[in-house]
Amino acid sequence: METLINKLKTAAPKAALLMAIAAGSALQSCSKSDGSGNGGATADALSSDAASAVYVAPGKHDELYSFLSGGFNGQVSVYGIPSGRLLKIIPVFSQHAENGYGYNEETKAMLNTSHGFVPWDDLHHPKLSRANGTTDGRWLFVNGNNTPRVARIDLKTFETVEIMEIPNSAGNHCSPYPTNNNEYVIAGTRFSVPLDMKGGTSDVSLENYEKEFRGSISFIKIDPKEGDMELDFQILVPGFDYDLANGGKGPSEDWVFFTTYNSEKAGTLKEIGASQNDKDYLAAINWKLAAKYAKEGKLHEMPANYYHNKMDKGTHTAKSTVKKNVRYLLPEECPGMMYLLPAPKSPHGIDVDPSGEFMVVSGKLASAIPVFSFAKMQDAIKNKAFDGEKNGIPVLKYESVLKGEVKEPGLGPLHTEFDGKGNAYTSMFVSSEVVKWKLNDLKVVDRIPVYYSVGHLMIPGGDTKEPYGKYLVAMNKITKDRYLPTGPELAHAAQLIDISGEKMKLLLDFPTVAEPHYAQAIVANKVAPNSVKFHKLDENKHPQAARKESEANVTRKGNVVHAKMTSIRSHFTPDNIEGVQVGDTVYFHVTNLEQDWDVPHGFAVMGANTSETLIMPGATQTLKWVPKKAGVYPMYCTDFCSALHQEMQGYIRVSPKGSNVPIKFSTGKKKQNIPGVASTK
Ligand code: K7E
Ligand code: CUA
Repeated sequence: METLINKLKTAAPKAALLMAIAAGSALQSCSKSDGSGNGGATADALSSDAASAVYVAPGKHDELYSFLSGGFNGQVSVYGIPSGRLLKIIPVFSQHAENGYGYNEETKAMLNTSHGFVPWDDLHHPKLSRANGTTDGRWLFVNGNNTPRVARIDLKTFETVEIMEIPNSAGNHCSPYPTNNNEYVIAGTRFSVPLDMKGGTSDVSLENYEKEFRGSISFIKIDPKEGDMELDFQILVPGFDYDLANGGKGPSEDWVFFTTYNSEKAGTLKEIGASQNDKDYLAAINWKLAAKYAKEGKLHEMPANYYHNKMDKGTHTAKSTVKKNVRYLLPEECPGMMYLLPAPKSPHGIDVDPSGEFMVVSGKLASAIPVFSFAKMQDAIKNKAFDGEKNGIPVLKYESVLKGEVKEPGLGPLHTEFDGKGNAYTSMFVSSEVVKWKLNDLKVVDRIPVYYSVGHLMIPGGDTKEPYGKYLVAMNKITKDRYLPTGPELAHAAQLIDISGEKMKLLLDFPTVAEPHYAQAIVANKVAPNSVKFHKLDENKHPQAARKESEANVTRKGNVVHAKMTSIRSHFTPDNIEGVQVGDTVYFHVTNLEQDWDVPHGFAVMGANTSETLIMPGATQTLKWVPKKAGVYPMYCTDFCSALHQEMQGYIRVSPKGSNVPIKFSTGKKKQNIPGVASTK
């Protein structure tokens, strides 16, 4: 940080520097306020106007859904806008005891990777699926940064239904970018890695970084009807670091753009090593041409090993498939597919305006925001206005592609979004503000402080052809004194800003779950009407489903016991089970017989080395239990489902290994024995 700030001090114009200092001291003084939460600036900003702008009366619905990344909690959280009410947490890469995701037998496989079971990831970028360059409300794609993965959430159920591991990648950060009609979801690696085309161990000396490391950009094909993902091919790119991606629209819709840093190819102390060159690059890739080259046989193939996990619709059970090879293109063999545009030092965000003409590159270390012109880029390509090449990829002349620079925007620009009315909004991490500027003359027209250190900002549809330019959500890294203190750790914060007028207006602070990076939002009526209320029992194809109480049973095969159970307000069938022995593996397959909205039942057993599971109406879920001691064990419903919820409980008797207690199960008076089952042992 020290070196960064020193650099900024020398690079930043005086005005901006003063602003940063002012913002810094404001932060200081605010954090020393009385802690009552009534601190001066806030109270003034939150006029009664603001209160009524975010007031959603009890029983009324929000105007928009917003999907905030959870960052290092590996989840997505869904908030209503403008109220800031938390509607749901969707587990994606992390186990979630609240509903058994990643714990129960049906969802465990979602977290399989070539590194084994990985129950966590760092989730940065949600991106909604698209039709004609605007959000269509069908799916939400998100990236896993650490163990490279892309996941798909189905917005009918708000559940994670698919996770694709990305080979030849390390730090899947510039991801996932959906093209304008979901043809592809594109994902780029942050780290470059040594690639062994023959599928060896890639055990390479770190001293060979410059020679042997490469980046990759993955093209995941999306099934237009079902949304299923398939890794079609990769492009192997120079060994830089790749940071963020965004795609064109309109005239530029065949293109996708990536910011890069470390064009120096430093393998260590990148803080310094990757900041030597005055300019890094914006990589421009014609994805349509890439797809054409791929079809025309320019592809090579190399061995790989990666997992593809998919939830089966009929059984609600995830299955993993292991893929053993990957196809790739080399840019040096595909003329016209890839160009490099010089961009000031270690750029972060790349954002394309709704018209598709302007590419805005937010360079966190740069004192101005360069805006590139797509039309100029096309001319430069036509006129071969090149400044040499890198790894066979032409580098375009900076001046030949530049529309202009936004001067003195503030300090530490990170990300930009658009309101569809000719304005751009850029987050300033260091000077803690959102800056509004005009796309036509690149003049700053307004700025508003945010509390504090904003990362991404988001305008609903602000990365598409059709922004919904009424609100902006700033997602801040630091909260300090904005809420009641909660010990050393504070909730991160989002701030809702009204951008409908000329001046931005702060409307609301709301705390977020873990650290949000990016977010997406969509008008509620594009999603809400499709929301599934319950699963139809007669469409439940789970092999262990009991669709009615008479189908419930307990059977033994060797030392595996399957308990096929049902739950309905307010009992389990069966609720008395005997004949289980120490050393058995017991699978409780619980089918929720309810056919009504919002009536899940939970299921938990004392001592199980997993979480409870929460079964949605009409679904079946399985809890695995290996009892270690003889005794009588309680089981119960974890979700307060009715006035008699507390009565929704039962017992399982566990006898010593080899005991002659037969398998027996019942509910109420009706006892059912399965004589002779013990003999199938
Ligand atoms: Cu800027 Cu990972 Cu999109 Cu965070 S990244 S802020
Ligand atoms: Cu079912 Cu509580």
